[in-house]
Amino acid sequence: MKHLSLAFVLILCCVCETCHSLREYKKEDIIKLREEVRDMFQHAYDSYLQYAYPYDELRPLSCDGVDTWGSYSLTLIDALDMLVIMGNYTEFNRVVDIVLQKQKNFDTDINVSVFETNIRIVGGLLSAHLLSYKSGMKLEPGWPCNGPLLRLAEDVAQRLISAFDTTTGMPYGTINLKSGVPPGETSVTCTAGVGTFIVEFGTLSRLTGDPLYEEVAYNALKALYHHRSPIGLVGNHIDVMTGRWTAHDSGIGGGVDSYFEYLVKGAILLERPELMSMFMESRKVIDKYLKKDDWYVWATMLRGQLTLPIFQSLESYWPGVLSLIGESDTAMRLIHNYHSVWKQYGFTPEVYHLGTGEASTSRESYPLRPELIESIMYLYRDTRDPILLQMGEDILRSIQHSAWTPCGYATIKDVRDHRKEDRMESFFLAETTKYLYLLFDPDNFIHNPGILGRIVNTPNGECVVDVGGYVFNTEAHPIDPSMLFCCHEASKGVNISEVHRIYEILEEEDNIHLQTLDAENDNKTTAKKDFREHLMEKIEKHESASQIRTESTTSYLNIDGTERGEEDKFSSDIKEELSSYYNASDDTEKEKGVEESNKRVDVDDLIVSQQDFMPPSARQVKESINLLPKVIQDFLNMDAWRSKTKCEPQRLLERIRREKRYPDHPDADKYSLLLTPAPSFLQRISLAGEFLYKEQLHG
Ligand code: DMJ
Repeated sequence: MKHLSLAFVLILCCVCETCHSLREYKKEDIIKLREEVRDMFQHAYDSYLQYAYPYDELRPLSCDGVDTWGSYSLTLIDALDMLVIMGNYTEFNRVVDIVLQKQKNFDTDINVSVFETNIRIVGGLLSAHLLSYKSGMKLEPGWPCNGPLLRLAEDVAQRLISAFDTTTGMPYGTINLKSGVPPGETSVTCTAGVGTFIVEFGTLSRLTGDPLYEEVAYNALKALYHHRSPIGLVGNHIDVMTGRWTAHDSGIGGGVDSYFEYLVKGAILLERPELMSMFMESRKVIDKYLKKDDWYVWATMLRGQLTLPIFQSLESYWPGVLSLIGESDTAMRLIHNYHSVWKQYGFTPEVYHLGTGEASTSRESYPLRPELIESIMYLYRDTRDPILLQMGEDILRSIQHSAWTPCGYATIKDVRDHRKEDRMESFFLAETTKYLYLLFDPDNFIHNPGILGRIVNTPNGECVVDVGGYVFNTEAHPIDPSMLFCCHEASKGVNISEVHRIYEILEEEDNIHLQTLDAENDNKTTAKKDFREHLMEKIEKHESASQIRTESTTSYLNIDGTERGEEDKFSSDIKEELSSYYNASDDTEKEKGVEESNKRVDVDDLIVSQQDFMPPSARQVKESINLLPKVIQDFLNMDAWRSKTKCEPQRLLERIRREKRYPDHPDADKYSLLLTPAPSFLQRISLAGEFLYKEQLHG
């Protein structure tokens, strides 16, 4: 870790040097840069249409196209809203027509990532739908609560919903757009793959009036929060059928990142203070265990012990999130550090070792990612510090210099020698160029600080929209929060108290195993303590040996660049040990003459309890499970569950409401959480929509 301090000193030197050579940016300089970004977008966009459409992505070296994430012309859908942001309405109207002609629905027999399809396709379509009034396009009666792009977004989302039909309510990572969860699909999903839906699904629910989407996404977020470790950290991968963590590495980057981002953005967009509270609590422990000298490292989720002192390019979104909650000072210190890595190589590598101060030799690429420029854009909007313009220009220069090709812009294969790779991810057009453009376009409508607005006629009367405070989803698709008040509001769910009691027993069942091991006044305390210590030691050993899984351009990889291997045998070993210990040591039951077969309890997971309680005996649990409705018994029996054929969204919603698996957060009514020291443009977004009157706009 001592290198960290050295790195910090070096960075300070760099920062000071940058201060001295800081150039002055006049209005015309900034506009010139904006126009350069427009040309950059245009070159990549034209090349995509010319060489790659209708494939998902452009291959900028071969000058052709390839399907990557789903055969749904991904780059075009991801790029739609950028056309509106740059004011290219003619092209927006033209290509929206093409998309609507070609893509009547998403009924295709293809397996897709639930996460990527949501952030890029659902997010892209929703944003295009909400911005379409700007282009002069003919709007359907009932817009923004109605419209073809909204219907298309809902069509995709409906197909993704069956991924959430799991015992925990957390989604599978992959889905077949036609038939649902593919047979034999792994039930292990990364944290971001569970917690990155509330922005898109909340928007869908508020616009369409169907509460399904928001409730399902909210339930998944609560599930993650509920399963956090006793010290409050979350891991990298979780089994969505058992709630057991399968990768215990805790960090803010790959595999986890947008979970935290969506707690903040979901809170702001949907005015849900409890999400902000969940973020604030997570943030406290992140700073306690993972923050070292204005860098963030990786640590074990159970004890917070450092595993890897690395910086990932993906982590650069974090200063942007901090600026959203009014902490731009801290964010500026981080951005200086991250930018120093950019300056060292001309790009940020996927993984950078803080100890050696070098790019990882197996994760050394830069796939045109947006995160650094994203944070720079947010911070410039808040601070107007010209050093951020300089950083933005550095990024623009590097991309122009080393990533440009005659047919687009290419991934940098190795930041050390700037070799190129034949790939241009759709987020280059959706995000990287957008944040660059918005940095250099301070007067863009997206930055409206609430001084202008429009009145649109909706089925519910006149509604004030476009008053600023746009919330970007994690793929940089802006959502106008005021529009969410123009349609129906999602209902809040029902409480069926009779069934509730039974579900409390289920909750306890989740907790029983480690609780039993922890029980203080047990006469076998010492033996249990020994066993517990043995177990903890084993888990810790495993954790320090285990590797962090992180996002690559195609999937999730181990930190050394190797593909994700077979499901870990470790967890089943632990499960086995716990099972035999638990079943072998229940002498009291034996004395009472309880049948051996009746007493056996399987240890299904390693969920650690969040509160104290007296665990029920093995027999009680068994009996209480038999009392449960058949549908819940099915949940506890994986095979029966897996043989279920089709997910019924309505049933799923009713089940989530009935089960109430995860307790409601007590801060749900603390609206003040949404008003705390965020920058002014955000402070007022909680006043948008229903609270804003015409007089305020004119007065
Ligand atoms: C994008 O798809 C999104 O920003 C996501 O949250 C993280 N990965 C890429 C960009 O790096």
